[in-house]
Amino acid sequence: MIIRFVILISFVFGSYFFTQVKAQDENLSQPIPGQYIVKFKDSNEDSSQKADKLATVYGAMVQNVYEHAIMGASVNIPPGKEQDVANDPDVEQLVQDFTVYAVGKPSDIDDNSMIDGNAMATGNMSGGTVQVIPTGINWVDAELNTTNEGEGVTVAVLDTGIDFNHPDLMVNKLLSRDFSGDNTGGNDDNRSIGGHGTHCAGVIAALDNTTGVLGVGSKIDLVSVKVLGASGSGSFSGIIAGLDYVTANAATIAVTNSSFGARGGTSPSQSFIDSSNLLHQAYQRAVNAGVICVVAAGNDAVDVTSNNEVPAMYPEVVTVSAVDDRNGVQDSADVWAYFSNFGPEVDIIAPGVNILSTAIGGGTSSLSGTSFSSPHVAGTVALYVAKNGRPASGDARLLSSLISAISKSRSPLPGEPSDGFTEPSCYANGSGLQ
Ligand SMILES: [Ca+2]
Ligand SMILES: [Ca+2]
Ligand SMILES: [Ca+2]
Repeated sequence: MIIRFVILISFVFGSYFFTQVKAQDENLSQPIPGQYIVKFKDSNEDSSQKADKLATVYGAMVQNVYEHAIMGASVNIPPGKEQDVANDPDVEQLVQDFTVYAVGKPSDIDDNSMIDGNAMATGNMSGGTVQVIPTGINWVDAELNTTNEGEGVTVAVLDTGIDFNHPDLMVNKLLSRDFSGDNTGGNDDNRSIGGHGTHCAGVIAALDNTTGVLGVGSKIDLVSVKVLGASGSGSFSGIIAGLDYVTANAATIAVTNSSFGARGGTSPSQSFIDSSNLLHQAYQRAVNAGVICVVAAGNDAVDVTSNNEVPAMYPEVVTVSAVDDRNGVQDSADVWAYFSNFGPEVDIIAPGVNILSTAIGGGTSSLSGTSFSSPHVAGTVALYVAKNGRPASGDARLLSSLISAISKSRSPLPGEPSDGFTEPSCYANGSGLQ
């Protein structure tokens, strides 16, 4: 309840800041007033004891406590007490929290539909007895790989939740959690985008049956780690809470999908850099624990590194850009998706335009964005793990054999920004995945 309040406030203030900085850049991540991430100094005391002290001594409202991704907590601090908290002997660092958005937030979708109408939902198609193979699944040839459906591999979807009752999805509810403050237990409540997390989940693991769609691996174990609220927005502190949970459960969770982002811009504030550094540390802890973190590059058509797009710019994560395919075949008609971010930190590309997948409340819808490229790769990574076992580290810089097993090399696409590195295409039917 407390966190829901904070997110609502951040949304309101976000709109305020939005108007203030609109002329400069309307898509930059914004500070969340009063909300901070605390990193504690190393000691024998656990983070929850230290967080309790901050509440008692300074009146801070503690939201999430971190024991794995970083040692710390997210707190709301009464005005005027910030310096006192920063000077507390337990506190190593106090940083401003910032907003994060689902990569496919409503404003992006409006942009897309204005330009080519590719974000229009196709409406529910449930009730039929025919299963559709979406063009993205066809493009990566997941439908041809009938020997490996990702059985025994757990993928955590860090998003708006997953519709627990969708007939074309099987969600591991026991392991699912909600860190967004919506108190859904991980169930999806994002009706503004038609179930952003549910859509990602369907690309990864929609069931192989006689209805709806087919996912990359129909036997992948789906876990919802809800870090975005009903509106599709969240915070760095909420993402760190999700990663804290993933890191604590790294023995089970092999892969994560992060279809969200925050952009600091070409000259970010020091407080954004400080906050990004803590988020970066949380991803580093997760990959060091053996979790492969797949993330969307983002939809601003910019270089992820020079524009400080996080988490896409972190070298340890597998970053995915979008190809615009319309017919489900890798052919000369494929072009670079005009909205996709790019850059040398991008590792692989996958379809991200008119992606048919599971919708909240049942049925399917069609959405566009790098949000939906990323889960094609997360699902294909799960196929790799099912076949080859887990690598000791999830660090993308150490995963060259994994990346080559899940991809095909390609030529530059029409419209592709030149960044010196032509990332391979995701491919789910290679010999290393059979
Ligand atoms: Ca195919
Ligand atoms: Ca199905
Ligand atoms: Ca094509």
